[in-house]
Amino acid sequence: MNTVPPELAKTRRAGDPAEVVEALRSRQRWVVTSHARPDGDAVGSVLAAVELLRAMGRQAAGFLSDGVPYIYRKLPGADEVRTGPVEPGRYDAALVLECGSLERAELAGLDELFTVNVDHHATSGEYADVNYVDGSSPAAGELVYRIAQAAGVGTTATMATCLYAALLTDTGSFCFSSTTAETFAVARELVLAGADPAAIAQQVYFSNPAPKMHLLGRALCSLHCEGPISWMHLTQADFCESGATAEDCEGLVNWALGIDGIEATAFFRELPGGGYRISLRSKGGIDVSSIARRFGGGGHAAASGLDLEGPFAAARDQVLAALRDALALEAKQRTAQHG
Ligand SMILES: [Mn+2]
Repeated sequence: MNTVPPELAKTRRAGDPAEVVEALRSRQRWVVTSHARPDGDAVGSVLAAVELLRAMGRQAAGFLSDGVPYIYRKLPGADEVRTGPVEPGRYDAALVLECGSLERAELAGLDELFTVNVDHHATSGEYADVNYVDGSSPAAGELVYRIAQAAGVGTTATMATCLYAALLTDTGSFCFSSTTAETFAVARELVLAGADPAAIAQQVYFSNPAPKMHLLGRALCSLHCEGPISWMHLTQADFCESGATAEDCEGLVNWALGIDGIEATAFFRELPGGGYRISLRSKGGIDVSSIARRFGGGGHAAASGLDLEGPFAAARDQVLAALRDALALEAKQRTAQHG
């Protein structure tokens, strides 16, 4: 296993749970939201935060602009989540989870509201009225847990289930380098509070829609390996012919990273309107968020994303060149360090 270089271990912190609790108490009617194309952390954090706010005597409604992906629809409260827009005058404030910017929620009607930003992405902007950012945390769900603790709200079984799903998925089933003893300590508390690890894993990992598996087959057929870099590519035809949707892409990128000798991978997905969405992953040697940022994207050192215009060959060549350069630089620095 690679050790994370010091420049990647550097994490950004802003604000704390107590400030968030004070902010949550200061307004009555809350929108709770997260980024478009939500992952397990986004969904689990939103659902748990809605319950937390209600336990604090506040009104709260969960909004996700793309709705709840299939594999998370059985999480408690998922059926209540709305897709927006946020009705003017009905809310006082928005709790925005896991969003590097307000725009990433892709939710109309947030601009007028008092905002609280809770995020564990080191690249997160401090765009809200109150910001709580901890780049060392493996999941936004962990930050929601800390906020609940700071508020003195006991973790119910439903809240624990949502937060465990967030933690499980964002740590790659406790596999990523963000996983620490503290992660297991929080997971333990959640299990003690009623989260059922086997039932949650069953729902999230063993209840995939069949089209997602057909899409995975197509993605694996496109797999290329070149030295320490791998990449895969899906076209709109792949989506049409497999009957899959964009949400079925979640997690596919990891198949191309999980190859012996591969240090970084890129997953290219053609968008319906043309252009490409690209997911970058690293085993920890290089910081792919710096590459994503160069092209207007963002994310974590080990998991980032960006959008590029087509044609495909041009998008692929730019991204692969950036990955090659980053890996070459990292190899050079490693050689210099070890004489
Ligand atoms: Mn997350």
